[in-house]
Amino acid sequence: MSIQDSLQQKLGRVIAEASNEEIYSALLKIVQEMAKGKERPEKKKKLYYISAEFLIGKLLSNNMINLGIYNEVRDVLAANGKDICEIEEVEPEPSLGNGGLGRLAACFLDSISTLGLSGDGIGLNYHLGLFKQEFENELQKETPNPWIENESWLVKTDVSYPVSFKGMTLNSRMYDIEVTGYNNMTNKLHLFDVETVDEDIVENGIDFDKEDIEKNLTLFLYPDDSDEKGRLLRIYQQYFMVSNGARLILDECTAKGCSLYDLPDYAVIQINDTHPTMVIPELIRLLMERGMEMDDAIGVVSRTCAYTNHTILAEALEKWPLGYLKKVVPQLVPIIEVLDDKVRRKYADESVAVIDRNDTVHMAHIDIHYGFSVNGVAALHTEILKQNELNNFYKIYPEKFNNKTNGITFRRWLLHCNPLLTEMLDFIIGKGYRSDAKQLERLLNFRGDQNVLSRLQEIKKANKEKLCEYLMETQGIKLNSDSIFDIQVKRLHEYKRQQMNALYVIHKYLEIKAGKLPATPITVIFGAKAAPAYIIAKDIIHLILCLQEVINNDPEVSPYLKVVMVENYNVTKAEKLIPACDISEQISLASKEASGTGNMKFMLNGAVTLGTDDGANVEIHELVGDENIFVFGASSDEVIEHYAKADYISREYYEKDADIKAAVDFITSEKVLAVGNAENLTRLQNELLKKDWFMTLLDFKAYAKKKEEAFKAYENKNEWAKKMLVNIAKAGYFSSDRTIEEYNRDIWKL
Ligand code: NBY
Repeated sequence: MSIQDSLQQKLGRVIAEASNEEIYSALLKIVQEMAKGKERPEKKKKLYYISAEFLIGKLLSNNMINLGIYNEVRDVLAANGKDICEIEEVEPEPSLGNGGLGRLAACFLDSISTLGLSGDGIGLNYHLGLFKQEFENELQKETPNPWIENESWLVKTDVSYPVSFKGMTLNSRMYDIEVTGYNNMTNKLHLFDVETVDEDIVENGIDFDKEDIEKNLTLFLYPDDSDEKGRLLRIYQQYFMVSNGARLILDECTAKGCSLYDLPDYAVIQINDTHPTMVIPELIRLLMERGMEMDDAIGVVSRTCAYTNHTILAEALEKWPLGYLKKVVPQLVPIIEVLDDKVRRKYADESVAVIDRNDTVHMAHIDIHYGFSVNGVAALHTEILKQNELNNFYKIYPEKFNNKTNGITFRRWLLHCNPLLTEMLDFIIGKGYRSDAKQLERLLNFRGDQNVLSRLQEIKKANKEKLCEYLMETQGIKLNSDSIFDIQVKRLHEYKRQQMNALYVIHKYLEIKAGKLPATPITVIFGAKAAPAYIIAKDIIHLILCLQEVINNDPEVSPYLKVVMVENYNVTKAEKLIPACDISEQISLASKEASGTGNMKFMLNGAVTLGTDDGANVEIHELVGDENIFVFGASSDEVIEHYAKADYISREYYEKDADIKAAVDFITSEKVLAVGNAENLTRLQNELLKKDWFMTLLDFKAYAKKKEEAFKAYENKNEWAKKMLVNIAKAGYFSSDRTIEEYNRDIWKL
């Protein structure tokens, strides 16, 4: 049946007369039926990707692209007076992740299905996801983001397990989301839930009773863990996720005839950061319950589990007081004690213990001792893990350590978000790059082709105009599509240094005030959510919103400089922002950003990176060469040395440089205080002057200088278009298909 016919049949009337909502739900059903027909035949061995986050984004268009019906649907709708973009607006975005880690898991699921591998995701079905961000009085306000509707991608299954906590047992329910690969079969994302969850316990913003576990377990992604109740709730969530996951895995394997001793031949479990670490003791416990000796169970589990590390920030490596585990999951405590005991008998080195002298359990240590693989997410990151952060482990297990540089799915981050660029690529290099990303390099042959260079500029301009319309509609901000779009979008964290970009904005504002005008106007766009309990991060948002007020309303400056903080930055907004970007801000303090994946998305869409030699920027730099990237700042070695010597004093930089002083002083100037709060602004200023743990002032001058260089280079439109071209052509390496092939080759062996 044609799309037109099946759509009409589902609607029960002609398309032209149906509402966008009706069309959305009809398409949802059509896609679900088509996906059903593509279910993968059971294979012996299967990957289970366990993750507390899957930031999947809206699914309708992506699924239609992967099923190969997007263009037909778009055209049928258009012929009936309907706009596919408006239908897309109807779908709520599930916010089941914070940022890069969750989005990576979603890109991986797409690539696993696309490559035809047998692999499912396991996670939690948070009803309200990550909070929705609103701005009120130049401050971030958090509200719930309900995304589950009567008709949704979630399919209720009959899988359910009783999960026991101290003094309480909760019955789970598994929901599935089909994950359709590009021109290939489907796998599943299994999301576990408890039926007793009650959204009505949420009041004023995102507050709720953190102790009412039956009602709150899967309410939010990562509740505020700044207090003990929040941290305990997180242990409840984590254990619930892994206990369900472990039973599902054992059930599926035994159904395939696996004797539990052969588990590693049937299953491989990828542990995404330390959040699912309890799957290790839980599996050991379940295997013992089914009659296996403890030592055998430990051996089996150790050959089944592999761990991915996403950070070197010490404060983000999870550690739980043993007392917390005793309160929530006492059944795991004796097992973890044995795991610790075995390590202590073998290694005298206290730093590799599972339970330290303060009775704190180090989750990453469990993963490293009792998993068979440990990987970092970019070359530099893996080196730092091996040589610094996890050096004591690397000395024990050199063979476990490996690198898997992150990647992104080109289906969402090119085909879906940038149809104009896709169309041009199809036309000049053929469609092969869609499943073999390396073929993008064919574009290099067109470096001297004036038509191609002009077309690239036209496409960028069109995408900028579209973004302008969108920001006008959603935030009432008028932007100039002929200005340079300089964009920094990512979670708000001091190490990512949005504050350094904000200081640059002040610097530029002061220059313009003094009569030094930029050759081309500049638009600086930010988008970021701050964790609700992260005070300084919220102060940085406050500063940016104040600058937006001050600068955009200053008639002397606003023709040359505009600042926008995009509200509620999420996957959908990223899809609109990234194709419109000229300069991609990747300015983390070297050594701190494990990889970054936004950097890859921007590059693929023809933005030029302004960044430090950090994370995957290093690999981008190597691929595109010095002429096609703007790199500045202290190297990771220098930064690591500053930390080792504790010799960085931010005030010295403030005192010896007039530009730095002027920019930092401006934070609490009359102009800013007129629109902002003294408390937030003073606190932020003091942080920069008295601590500045992530060395903003150290790199500020080098950053400002490089940014000027980038702006100057932009003036030569043709040379800039060549840089765009090289960035697009070299982005093939960052396809998550390549990453997943490497995971499979080195770790999963499916
Ligand atoms: O993972 C990010 C890294 O910062 C980034 O460099 C990398 O590209 C990406 C994918 O490998 N990490 C990240 O997004 N982490 C989190 O979102 C996160 C969430 C929760 C917690 C810690 C980190 N937590 O402790 O609750």
